[in-house]
Amino acid sequence: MSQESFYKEISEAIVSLDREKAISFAKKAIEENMNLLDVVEKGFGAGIRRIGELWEEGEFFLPELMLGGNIVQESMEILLPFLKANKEDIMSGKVVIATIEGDIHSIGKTIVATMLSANGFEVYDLGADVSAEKIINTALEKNANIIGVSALLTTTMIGQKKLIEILQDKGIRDKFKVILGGAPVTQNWVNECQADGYADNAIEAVKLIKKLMD
Ligand code: B12
Repeated sequence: MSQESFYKEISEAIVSLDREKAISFAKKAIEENMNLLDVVEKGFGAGIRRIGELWEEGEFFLPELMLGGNIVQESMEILLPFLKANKEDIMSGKVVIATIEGDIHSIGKTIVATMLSANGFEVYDLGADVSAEKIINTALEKNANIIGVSALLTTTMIGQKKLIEILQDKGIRDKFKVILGGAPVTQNWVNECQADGYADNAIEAVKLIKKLMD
């Protein structure tokens, strides 16, 4: 089977909410030593995004969206530790990352955190639904170089801007590079927030941080 058709099968298993198949594909990918980041992004990520579209089109309802999210989350728990094992091109630098307050979407943020950690960064992943204050206090405490803030909802994106405003008000904006992420984030939004950049996926996030650390 070609890689592309394997990714397609994974995506189809997610869309059919077939937990067992999804888990067995995750295990197969590890056993066969595949490129796990591609498996995550092109297989599981594609599947969950398709579920989001079907939900938007009214084909799926909230319980299906939630079940799909759980299946992907569970598959990620199997895959991500193996992604970590592939350390190469070690970088130094500390990153505090979280999904902003009011937003419980965690899958994409966790993938980014894992990829950064696999690239040698010291990563503090605070999880989802985290207040700007907590993110900033952790960044200060850990003496972080980078703060990464994820938001998947148009209603919670404003929290990304608020976090930067708090840094400005405290006079500590220059202490950190702040990068944004999540499906609704655009370059315009980055400009409006006066953030230092954004990335559409985990590979771009690693490249962006390496550039900012130079
Ligand atoms: C799965 C999912 C859920 C799951 C989340 C499970 C979990 N543990 O994360 C559940 C079921 C809980 C959920 C709930 C809701 N959801 Co939802 N959800 C999704 C869905 C289908 C996929 C998100 C996902 O995991 N994508 C896969 C990952 C791999 O991609 P990603 O998140 O974009 O992350 C990548 C990049 O963005 C980037 N990135 C992400 N974070 C960061 C951070 C940094 C620093 C950087 C640099 C990069 C980066 O790299 C990642 C890896 O490639 C999206 C649809 C979509 N297209 O996004 C809707 C979606 C985000 N949800 C939506 C909505 C409305 C909701 C609910 C409000 C529904 C409801 N009525 O209750 C609730 C919100 C609850 C809350 N308060 O947060 C809407 C948002 C609409 C909007 N414009 O605001 C979407 C767009 C669906 C839609 N098409 O309408 N959801």
